[in-house]
Amino acid sequence: MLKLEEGVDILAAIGGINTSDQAEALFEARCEEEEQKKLRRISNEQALLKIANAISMIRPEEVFVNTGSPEDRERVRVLSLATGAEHPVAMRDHTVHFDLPHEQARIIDRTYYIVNKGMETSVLARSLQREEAHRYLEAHMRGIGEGQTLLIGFFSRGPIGAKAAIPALEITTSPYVMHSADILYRNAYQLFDAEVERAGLFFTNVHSEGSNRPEDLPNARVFMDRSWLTTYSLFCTYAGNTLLLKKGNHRFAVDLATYFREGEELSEHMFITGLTRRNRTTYFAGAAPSGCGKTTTAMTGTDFVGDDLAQLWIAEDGTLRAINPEQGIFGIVRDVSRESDPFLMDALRQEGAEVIWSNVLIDVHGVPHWEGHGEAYPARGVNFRGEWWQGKTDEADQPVPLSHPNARCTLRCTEIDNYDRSAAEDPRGVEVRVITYSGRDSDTMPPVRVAKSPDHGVVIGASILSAATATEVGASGVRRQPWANEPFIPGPLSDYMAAQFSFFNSDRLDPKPLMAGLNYFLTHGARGGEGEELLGQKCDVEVWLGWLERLVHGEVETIETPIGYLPRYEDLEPLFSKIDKAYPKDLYDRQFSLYVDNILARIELQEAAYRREKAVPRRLFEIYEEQREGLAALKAAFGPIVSVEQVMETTGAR
Ligand code: SPV
Ligand code: MN
Repeated sequence: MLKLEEGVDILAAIGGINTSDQAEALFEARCEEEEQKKLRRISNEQALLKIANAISMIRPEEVFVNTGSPEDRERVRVLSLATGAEHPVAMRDHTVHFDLPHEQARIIDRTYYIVNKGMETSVLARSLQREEAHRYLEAHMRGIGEGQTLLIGFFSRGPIGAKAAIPALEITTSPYVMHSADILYRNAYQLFDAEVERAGLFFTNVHSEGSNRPEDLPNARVFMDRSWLTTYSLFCTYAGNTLLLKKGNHRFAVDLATYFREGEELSEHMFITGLTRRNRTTYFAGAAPSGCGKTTTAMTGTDFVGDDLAQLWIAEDGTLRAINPEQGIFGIVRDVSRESDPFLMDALRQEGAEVIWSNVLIDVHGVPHWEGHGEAYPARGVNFRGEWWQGKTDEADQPVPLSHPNARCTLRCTEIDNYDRSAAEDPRGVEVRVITYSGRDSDTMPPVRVAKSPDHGVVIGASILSAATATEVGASGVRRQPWANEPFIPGPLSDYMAAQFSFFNSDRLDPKPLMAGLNYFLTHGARGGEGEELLGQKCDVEVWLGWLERLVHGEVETIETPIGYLPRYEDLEPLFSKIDKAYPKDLYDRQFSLYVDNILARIELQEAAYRREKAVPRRLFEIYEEQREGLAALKAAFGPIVSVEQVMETTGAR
């Protein structure tokens, strides 16, 4: 069980400010009159103490409070260009930021939870004893911001007033980080006190890149103090390591949902999007590991709400509600093209949006380029490794890519044409009817399957498996990615799983959502053909979501299998025809036949891994057993590859 406010509050210990009077005196000594005035409008004592202690620890030359006013926002942008954190590109209000060549993604090897003695953490995460973290920050973070401006921002993770929204402070020496925060989160300076009062707590994030030299990168750290809801980040700039309003605070939100709001709330690594068909809008929330098509899936919706995070809760009337804690996207640009992501492309290629590009190539005309954009590639330009030309190789004689595979774009959702702004800003959230789980699974699960019960749905989430992506430094191979949230679950996975079972089985939850597994990554090679080429295309996502939408409204039948309900060919074919695509029956057969041995091996792998962990709910093993028995019976009757027609001989359609 997690306890809050346990152990030494490192920020207060290093900063040495313990009373409002001391904080006030520090503001007078260290801040210009204008900034003092802005701080005086905040009355929450705890927030003021956090800010004072951060100033005291970081020792900047100047302090700037970003109230979210147009002038303050402009000042952040100007500072970003003046310090070189960002550079102008050819389009108005577009800039580019480069992270160091070896910091192009989350530095999971230098990311730790600060723990107290006896505190249990996920076996998959790194943790550091409180005293050690304290010593490290004392040695490296005290005085880290000398000569720099420290920026202070007040944000809300979610629409102001929403049940699951949580206010947060962002304190950073990087104008790029503050600029990104201003795009991705709602500036809540005006309402901060009231929001802290309502939510009963707030998160604090403290960051400094120091002088941002490659030689400091081994000393870079991301620390999350679960007890004091405070993050520390130093010697790095990549937003995933520094803008801890995002994944740092998401981790705290997972803790709060798991340990203090069990059965009531969830905090997930999910997109939220709606599909409007025949005058009705159906909302989906879907989990996928980083770099596995979450943004693309979200953009497929006609009523896009969010692409990365979701706070879910059960409303008074029993409906499942969701808000996006963010209001913008920090999206991977690789393979974003006019064909696959038209809405996003419009925002990126037409004047009007404010965009921060990161780690893309800037050509000689100042235009950003990235791999897979579907346009002509320039012959040369500048990217995260400096000067670049076609055919450039690195020290190891390897080709240097035009852009980093984790190159990103940061922009507000309001710039994207299918953004459902009124729904996204509604503090009541949207009503979610479908939950999806997906990963990069090249050879086992069909493109879509629907859980037979909430328990089966929880097991689909628990069983996500995915190939590594470029979103983590040094990641490789295929690994388990429970709920696609595993990198952000601080406590034991078994606690998180128990919370999932209680949430989705809650008597209060009515209607229960459909829970589905999605997989876009089956290859020809795994289905009787040749090679790594995918069986499906990005545009097929619309069909899978479209079919789920029809199923929620009871308009299609399904085929029952041990791993869930599958779609019938005759329901999919017209949906493909709507997107002008032929859907031959033999493609359906390759996608939906059960490759029993693969599935059994998958179950075995998951089971063995979960058996190594303590206190995993028994229900998980029971579901695996039930699935295994069903699959064994099918295999005995039909052999290792079972067609949908063969399954129907045993169970029939429903
Ligand atoms: C992800 O990698 O899942 C992201 C970007 O959404 S970040 O977590 O901020 O690195
Ligand atoms: Mn993410």
